[in-house]
Amino acid sequence: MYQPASHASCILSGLISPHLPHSSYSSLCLFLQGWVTDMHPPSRQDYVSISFAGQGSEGYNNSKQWRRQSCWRKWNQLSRLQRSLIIFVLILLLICGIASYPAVTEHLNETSRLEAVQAAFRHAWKGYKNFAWGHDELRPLSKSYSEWFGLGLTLIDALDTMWILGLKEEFEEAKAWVATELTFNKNVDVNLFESTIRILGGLLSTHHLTGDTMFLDKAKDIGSRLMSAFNTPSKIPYSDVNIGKGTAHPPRWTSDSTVAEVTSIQLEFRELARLTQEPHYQDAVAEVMKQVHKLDGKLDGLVPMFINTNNGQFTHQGIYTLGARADSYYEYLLKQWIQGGKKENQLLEDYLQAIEGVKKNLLQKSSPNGLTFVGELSHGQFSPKMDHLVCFLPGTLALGAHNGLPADHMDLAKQLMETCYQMYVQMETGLSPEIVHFNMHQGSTRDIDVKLADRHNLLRPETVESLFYLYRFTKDRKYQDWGYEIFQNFNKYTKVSSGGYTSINNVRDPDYPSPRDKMESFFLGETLKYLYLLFSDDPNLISLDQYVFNTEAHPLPIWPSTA
Ligand code: DMJ
Repeated sequence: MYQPASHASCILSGLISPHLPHSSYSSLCLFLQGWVTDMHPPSRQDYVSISFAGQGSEGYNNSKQWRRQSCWRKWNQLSRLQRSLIIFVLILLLICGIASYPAVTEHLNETSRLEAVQAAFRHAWKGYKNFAWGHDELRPLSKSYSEWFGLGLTLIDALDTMWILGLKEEFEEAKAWVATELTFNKNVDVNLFESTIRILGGLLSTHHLTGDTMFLDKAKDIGSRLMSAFNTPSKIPYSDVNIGKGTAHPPRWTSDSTVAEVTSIQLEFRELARLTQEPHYQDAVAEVMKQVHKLDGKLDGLVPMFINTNNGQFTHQGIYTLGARADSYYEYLLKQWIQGGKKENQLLEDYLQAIEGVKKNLLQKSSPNGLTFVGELSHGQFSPKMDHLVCFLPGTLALGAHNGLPADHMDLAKQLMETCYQMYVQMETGLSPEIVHFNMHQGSTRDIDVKLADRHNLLRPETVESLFYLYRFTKDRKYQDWGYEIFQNFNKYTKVSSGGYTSINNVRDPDYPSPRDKMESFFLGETLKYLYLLFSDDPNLISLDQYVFNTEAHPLPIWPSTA
């Protein structure tokens, strides 16, 4: 009995890898079946079998040897044309298989990394839920919590992360807490900047992602309570607000506010104004930008770290850094410009001038390996000190270049990204310290030094944040791989078995990194979110052409053009 199609399936099942997509294999068999039947119309008694690799094929005899011999016999019964065609098709399939292999492995890679971040989030959430539910921060070692504002900070900061990671169950229980337990009618002092970026930003972004107006109502509530901070002689806001009493004040020891703080609340209040159609929110924060724009005391667009709430002037002048107390001023110049549809030229001019100021005054190379870094300037004296906080800069520069700013911003972003990565790899735990010092002297043997007091790691996001931007814009997989290394080291050195992750005191001691017993809310709000987005190959998962992230990683929409 002649069984042409079963010849083909017999040969194919032996030769085609079981990894070949089932559909390709089936199509081939059907093709062969069709082709062979055309050439040899089946007689009534002809028996045509199509069998698929990996599936139980009952038409076959169990004996392997018999099968081999029978295959060979049947192969020899085919005409030369039939054999050539089968070989041709097999070669074609092999080429397709080889060509699709990287895509298949990359997809598997992507899935497993995304799942690993979800698992990390669940582990962190388990600790928070069991020991700190409704409180500000988890203390994972003592299985307790710490209170800062008493507003469930971690829970609110993590809302949109759960949504983006697809953790629906966790999101729903957190949402129920916000709806029923969260109240801002409390006699507590909160920091204007921290509560704006974490709470107002978190609620606004969750409202946008879910469409749920409950989050918008809560955002309006906290936003309106924070407005008393702007009742100052200069209109430069105070640092602290009592949200229950509606009063505000500077810290006890000074009437100054921090420059980064008063200039990094704009994205959130501008968005609140747009949603509520109440312009006073936007007016208050725009006034701050207007004043800072005009102030004396800048160096090539670089700002000092403090500003006085009475007279509106910079204080403690002469110190310039892209780290603590100034960092997000630069970030929000660019991001406000993007949020508003790239029309507010003053913001753009200030940003471009500042980046030139960085290049001129703060950029240096280390020895022996020539890592590009951003140092600090103190009364004309350069210090090769760089905070981990500065690692937001590669991402911001890349975002600017993506939005049409000079291409050399992207070159600088790539160089600084390498440096931030080196701040991790060169440590014994593979985790960056809070602050590093770069060597600049000829003959140095290592590029990076860490002072004893700077060896801690707070689970900060800036480097993985920048890796996310760099990967989105370049598609260079090395950025994903760097992020995965960092993620694995967080798991290795900061994971607490009973639930949660902890800040550590010493990134240089892999045997005893000395846990600090605190999980910062930004680990869930930012670090894990950026890692997830970094490992995702979907550019539409929070598209950077539709959203702008606030400085706490809460995505807010880029305003639709009204022109
Ligand atoms: C976060 O609160 C924000 O990213 C802020 O801009 C800087 N500090 C922490 C994270 O390091």
